[in-house]
Amino acid sequence: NRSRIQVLTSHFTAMASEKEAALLAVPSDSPTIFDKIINKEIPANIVYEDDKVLAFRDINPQAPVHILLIPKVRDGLTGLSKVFCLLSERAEEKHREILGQLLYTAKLVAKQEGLLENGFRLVINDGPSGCQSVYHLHLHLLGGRQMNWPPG
Ligand code: TR5
Repeated sequence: NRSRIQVLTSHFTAMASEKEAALLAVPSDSPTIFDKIINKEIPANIVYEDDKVLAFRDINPQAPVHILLIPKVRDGLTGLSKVFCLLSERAEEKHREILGQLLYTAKLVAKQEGLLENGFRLVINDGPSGCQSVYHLHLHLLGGRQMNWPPG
C-alpha cells in the first residue's frame, strides 16, 4: 500500500510540476533553453537537422515517439500568436515559409520514425491557455501509441 501511495504521490507531483512549469512560464522574448540546444551548449537527442530546422527528442516524452521541431532562428517566433501586448507580433507574413517547412519536416521525421503507416499527432501549444512552457515556437510530433480526443 505504501509503495502504491508513493507511486500515486509521484504521479501527482509530476503532473503538478508540469502544469506549474507552463503556468509559471511568463511569455517572453528572452532566449530559451532551445537556443542552448541549437548552439550545442547543452546536449539533446537530435534526430534531424538542416540549415533551418532542428528536431530532437522531448526530455519528458508523452508517447513512445515524442519529438520537438523548432526553427533554428527564432526571428520573433516565440509562439504562434501574440499573448501580451508587451511581446513582439510573433507569426507574421515573413514566417510563412518556415512555418510550412516545420510542417513538412515533421512528415519527414515521422517517416524516419516509422510512423507513416499508423499515423501520428502534431501539436502546437500556444500561450498560457495552450499550456506553452517554452517560448520558442515548436511543433510536437507524437506517435507510437493510440491518441485520444479531446486532448487534456
Ligand atoms: O509545453 P510546451 O508546448 O512549451 O513544450 C515544451 C516542451 O519542451 C515540453 O514537452 C518539455 O518536456 C520539453 N523540454 C523542456 C526542456 C527540454 C525539453 N526537451 C528536450 N530537452 C530539454 N532540455 C535539455 N531542457 C528543458 N528544460
